[in-house]
Amino acid sequence: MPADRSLEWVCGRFRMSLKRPLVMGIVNVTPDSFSERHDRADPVEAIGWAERLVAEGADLIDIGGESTRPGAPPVDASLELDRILPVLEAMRGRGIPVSVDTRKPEVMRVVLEHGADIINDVGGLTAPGAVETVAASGCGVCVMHMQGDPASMQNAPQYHDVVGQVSEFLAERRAALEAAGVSRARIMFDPGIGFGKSLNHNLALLRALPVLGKMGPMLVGLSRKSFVGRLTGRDVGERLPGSLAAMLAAVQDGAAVVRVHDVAATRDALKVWHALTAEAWDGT
Ligand code: HH2
Repeated sequence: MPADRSLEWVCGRFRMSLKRPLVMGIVNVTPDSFSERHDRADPVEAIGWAERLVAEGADLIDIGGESTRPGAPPVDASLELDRILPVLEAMRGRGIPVSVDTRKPEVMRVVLEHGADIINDVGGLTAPGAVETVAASGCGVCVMHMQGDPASMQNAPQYHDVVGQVSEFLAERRAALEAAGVSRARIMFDPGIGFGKSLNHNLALLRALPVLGKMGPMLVGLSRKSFVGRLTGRDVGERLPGSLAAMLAAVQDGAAVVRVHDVAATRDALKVWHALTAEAWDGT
């Protein structure tokens, strides 16, 4: 079923039309992200990478200062901010929304003061104070589902009904955000591909996107993830074709935003998809 593409995502200074799928470019300012073959904890390098993603046509960028790969060690708030703030400052004036990927309310508060437009929380804004912090600003929010935490989430993920449980969690988070005064137009939902999920859990969630999307617009992050590696037998640097196939299936099933490392390739794939499904997108 097609998503409701008449919606807008209200985020900080921006109202993002969802009439076509949006491409969120990933800017990891971390030495240990699962997807990077080299250390990008240096903000100068990260700014260069962010500029490249904007030039390639990213609709928004997502800056992260703490890896959430399975087994990743936690990073303290001050180090996370040292990594994020220079990139946020440099990219704020580029005319596209800047999202910050963090689970820590103290990091959220500071980046919002520095002009972040979106808080993307892989913990679903469950940390004490997270909901209040985003409610006190006009930012957009992305609420993701994760089972467990990055240190242990892939040990033995268990669900009796993965689609039902993820839906329930997202609906409960939407209720908590709305009760705190965050309007529905500010909220994006994410099933959290690879976050405490087996291959079959990920596939079930992706197949259920038309159902999950009834709750609100969905962001999907599957770029280079291990489920693509499991299906193709490819290492992380060779997962672009598999990632593009999954991305196109997700937008066909209504994904409103795709979070990707490879912006230029994603935009090319979406242009071809658009030419074949013109009724879903006016080509802008
Ligand atoms: N995936 C990652 C990080 N943040 N946020 C959302 N909303 N959805 C996702 O699927 C998602 C996310 C993991 O990818 P990446 O940022 O490349 O890796 P790392 O966390 O190791 O830096």
